[in-house]
Formats: sequence, structure tokens, C-alpha cells
Amino acid sequence: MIFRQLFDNETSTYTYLLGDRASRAAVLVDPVDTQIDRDLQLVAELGLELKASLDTHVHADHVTGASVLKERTGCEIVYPAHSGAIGPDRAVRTGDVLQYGAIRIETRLTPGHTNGSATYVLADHSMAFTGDALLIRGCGRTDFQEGCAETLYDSVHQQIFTLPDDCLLYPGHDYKGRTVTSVAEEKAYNPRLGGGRTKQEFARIMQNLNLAYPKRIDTAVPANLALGRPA
Ligand SMILES: N[C@@H](CCC(=O)N[C@@H](CS)C(=O)NCC(=O)O)C(=O)O
Ligand SMILES: [Fe+2]
Repeated sequence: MIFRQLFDNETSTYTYLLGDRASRAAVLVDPVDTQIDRDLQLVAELGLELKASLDTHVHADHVTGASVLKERTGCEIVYPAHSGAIGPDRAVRTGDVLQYGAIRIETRLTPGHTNGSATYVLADHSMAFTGDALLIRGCGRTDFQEGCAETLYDSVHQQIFTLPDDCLLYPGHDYKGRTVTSVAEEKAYNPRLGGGRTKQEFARIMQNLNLAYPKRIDTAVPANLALGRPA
């Protein structure tokens, strides 16, 4: 499989490109609207054909590239169920399978950062794209967008920590230059969710993060609920 990890410097967002060498089918996970030219250039240079744009959730900090990618390539738009986004081609639930050429992706709903959050898992369980449910040594905040710490705790424990220890985890963001982690690492070293932390301890940690109000949330959320359609 072809795999590329792309980064948007302005919002510290990762976009992932997965491609199937034989069929040339490709998907983008969490494309950023301002990086579409970069992403489509890479798709073309690698001789791939974009089949789908997958969002892990309704983002608060950037606008998805989903609609513009669909306009430009005819790809389908995939969102998690319960996200509130209007008009995706597919709204996926736990246990659904997405297949593009030989790329086979299982979807698992991992709410808590938002109501409609998905983790996209390769069917061989070698890699998973966790969005903001689980970040490297951290996790998405739970103080906006229907966030709920108890729900996030259950999602991570039931849907992500049940993957094989050596499954690689690719997050939606990293603010410290880290790129990838694994189930074993996060189970052991995630300071909020690993090392046997209880749900109560986690909820207390999440209540006391004191994070700044996300700069673009008031424009990004409505735009993303409309799948990033340009106004
Ligand atoms: N300073 C950034 C913060 C963005 C932010 O809040 N990111 C969310 C994900 S959409 C989060 O959960 N961040 C976790 C953290 O900052 O630890 C902004 O204003 O855009
Ligand atoms: Fe987010």
C-alpha cells in the first residue's frame, strides 16, 4: 500500500493519503481545505485516483477539503454517523467496512471529543487513524461540540485499546512534532488514558485542562457541518 502523512502547519493537522498500487484507488483522511492543491498534486504524481474523502469528525480548528475534493475528482464523502454533517455520501457506524481497490477499512465510532467521531482501522489491524479521539500522549478536548470525557474514555478503551498492541496509531493532530504511536505505547504511557487511569481520574484531568478557546471554531464548525462547501 502507498501511504503518506501530510501536515498543515497552520493548524497542526495531519492528512493521510492511502493508495492501492494495483487498482490505483486512493483515499484521503482528514483533508484540509487550504491544502487541496498539494494533496491532489501528490495524488496525480503517484498515479492514483481519489475515490473517497474520509473525515474523522466535524473539526473545530480547520475546514475540511471534502466538498472541494468531491467537486474536483468525483470522490465520495464519508463521515461518521451522528456527526450532524448534512449530506455525506456515507455515514459510517461501528463495524462498517469501506473498500477502495485493495484498501479495506473498518470503521469504529469513537465519540467523546465530538458526538460523531470515527476511528478508521485498516482491516489487517496494522494501522488506525484516530482523529482527535486519541492523540499521541494526549487526546482531543471534551469541553466543546458535545464533548464528554466519560464517553471518550469508553471509546478509547473499547474501540482503540482493543486493537493489537503493535497497531500503529495516526492522530488527527500533533502540536509537538510527533508523528505516530502504537496501542502498546498509549496503553502504557498516555498520561490521561494509559497506565491504568480510571474514568474518574480521566474526567478530572479533562475538567482541568484550561485550554484556550479554539481560534476558528465559530466559522469552522458551521462550514464543516456543510462538508466544507465553499460559501
Ligand atoms: N490553539 C488551537 C487549539 C486547537 C484545539 O483546541 N484543538 C482540539 C482538536 S480540534 C484539541 O482537542 N486539542 C487538544 C489539545 O490542544 O491538547 C486553535 O485555536 O485552533
Ligand atoms: Fe477536533
